[in-house]
Amino acid sequence: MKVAVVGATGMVGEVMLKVLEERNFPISELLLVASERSVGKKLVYKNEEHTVIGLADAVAAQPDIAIFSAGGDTSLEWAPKFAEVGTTVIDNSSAWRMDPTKKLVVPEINANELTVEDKIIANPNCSTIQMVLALDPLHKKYQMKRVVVSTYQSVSGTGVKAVEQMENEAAGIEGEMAYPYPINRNALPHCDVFLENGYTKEEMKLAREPQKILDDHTFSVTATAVRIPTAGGHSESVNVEFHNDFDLTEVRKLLSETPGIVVQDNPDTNTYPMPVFANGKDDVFVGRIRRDETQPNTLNMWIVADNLRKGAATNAVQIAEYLVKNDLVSNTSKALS
Ligand code: A2P
Ligand code: 11C
Repeated sequence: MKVAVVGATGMVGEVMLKVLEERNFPISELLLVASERSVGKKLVYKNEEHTVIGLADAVAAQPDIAIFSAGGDTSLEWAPKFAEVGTTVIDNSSAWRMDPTKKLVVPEINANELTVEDKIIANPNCSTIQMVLALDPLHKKYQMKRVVVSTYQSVSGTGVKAVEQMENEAAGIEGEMAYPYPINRNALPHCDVFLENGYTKEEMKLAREPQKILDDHTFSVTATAVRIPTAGGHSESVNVEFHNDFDLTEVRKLLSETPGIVVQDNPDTNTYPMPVFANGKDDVFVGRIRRDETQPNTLNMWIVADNLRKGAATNAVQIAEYLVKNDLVSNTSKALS
């Protein structure tokens, strides 16, 4: 595969290269793409130096697959240009997610919807991916009615500037602010921009993306998204009301048997998911599984994952692997060995 990584110099781009290398994705030619500011810069992939190129040169090279993590505006402008030359784009931004003509994919759940006609495929929001992966097997069995989620999101979800703000504040150094307030020793109920309905854009991603991924609009989700001073890994407190009653042992079994999920749940040994543990891993960790004693058929759980891996890079690479394995990339038809 001729693969372009668009946004290769960014936070997600860096993890993307790591994940492609770790999973030994079949790459015959790698194009590393960033803004004009970075053209000419050298990046290393599999011990080999690659020179960063611009978007126009990358389109002209007609890659088989382009994985975008360069923000919504870049995706809106450039993804169609790649699609026009036959490239399949996997996009990490929010630009195409709710477009009814584009698929929104968590491979373990709905990769089977993909066809060779899908030239722009959307990767869901990081906090959505980890939540729906845990909800999917439970929804299939007990049918969800309503989800109430509160997130505890790491600064890496905002980008390099936010990580620097947190580190500067911790070291007592004055520097540029990515947030309107200090983040160190703080919690900001503010992820992404505020919308007219009083929710943030991040909260509305959590409220709207799950129905599209699970292809079911009969349940509702309400969210509060909070930024906390952790370096990597988003955490979520999730309360789910089902139409049907459940058995807690069966819930644990269903989750344990779901590919991509690891159950960490033992109060006797203080075993529960935490960002310091999930950081750097590809799985979604679920724990604190318990019945909500205030309401019938309702479950509480705690879900943690590395937002840059399963929440972004790993999910995108898994989509690319599915496309290759199922011969859904039209520029070539090589299969994963
Ligand atoms: P660059 O490093 O040249 O600015 P992050 O989310 O960590 O800030 O990273 C964003 C990524 O998207 C970077 O690789 C950045 O490249 C890239 N990027 C930002 N704007 C553009 C653009 N207009 N065209 C191409 N790449 C862009
Ligand atoms: C955050 N979820 O942690 C965001 C980052 O829509 O893909 C990714 C934004 C997006 O703030």
